[in-house]
Amino acid sequence: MQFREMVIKKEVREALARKQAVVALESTIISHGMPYPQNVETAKLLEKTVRDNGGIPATIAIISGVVKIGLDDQDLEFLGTSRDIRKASRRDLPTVVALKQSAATTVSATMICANLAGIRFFATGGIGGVHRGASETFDISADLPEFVHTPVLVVCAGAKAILDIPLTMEYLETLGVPVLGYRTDEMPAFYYRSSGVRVPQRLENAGEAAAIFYQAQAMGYRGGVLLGNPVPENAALDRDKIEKCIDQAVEEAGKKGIIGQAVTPFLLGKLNEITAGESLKTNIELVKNNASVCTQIAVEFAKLQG
Ligand code: PSU
Ligand code: MN
Repeated sequence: MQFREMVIKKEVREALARKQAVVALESTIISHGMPYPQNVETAKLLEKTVRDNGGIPATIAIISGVVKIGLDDQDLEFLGTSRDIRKASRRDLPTVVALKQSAATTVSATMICANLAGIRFFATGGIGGVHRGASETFDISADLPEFVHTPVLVVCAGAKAILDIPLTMEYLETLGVPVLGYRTDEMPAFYYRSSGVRVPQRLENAGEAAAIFYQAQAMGYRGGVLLGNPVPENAALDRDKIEKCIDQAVEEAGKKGIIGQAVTPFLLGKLNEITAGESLKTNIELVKNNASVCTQIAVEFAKLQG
């Protein structure tokens, strides 16, 4: 059986054929992670950042049942403004495609689509993880087990601080996911730089990350690699202040009975409100930083393959 419902943008196809650096970008951040118009502006800024670092960007989403690898301005506008875009993670992909729906892809779904297209590198903001209170709610993102199945290197600014970072790291260890810190000894905490939870290995440059991913593939690992890249110092938020805001947002989500896929978008929106836009500014800076580091790794990987 062959998967036909996929359109790869021409420049992406050509870059892949030449084994050049291609970097996937997700769309949940556009449809469900940021308000309009900053969401569309950020999507464009990320594509530019990939280009500035010598790569070709491939933003991924599903438009009317077609997995699009590389979007145009009209797609971005649609994803940024329409209210009926689904949020698709692994479990939702077959449904969305078969029923010809439109959906933004989360980290897990973006990894799957990138892999279908032959893209090995993906920059996001924060990955999903084990939520606070997960022992009661069982809320663990499908992003985590995706790293067992799908050979994509993902650069993130850590697990969002709205999550339980120590439990997220335990879970990744159980799954056997190589987790690396980019110029840090700790898993970054999204809005600020250190979570207090150590990563198994600190890296100093993009070449090391490329070499580790290369070896994982050579050894027949079928899964992915996760690199934590801390938010730039000048964009980081004060830990105590943002933690208070997060507690407030989490409490409100609980009171409102928000569950499932709605939790992360609710918390991000609430934080933006409570911090009067500060959390959004930080979010934009950290994804941009991730796009830049991820492209540098993809460029180094292309040299190894050479
Ligand atoms: N990081 C952000 N904004 C987001 C997300 C991550 O800065 O919107 C999205 C990603 O797409 C991630 C998803 O895969 O949230 C996780 O959702 P959940 O917790 O429902 O698994
Ligand atoms: Mn969840």
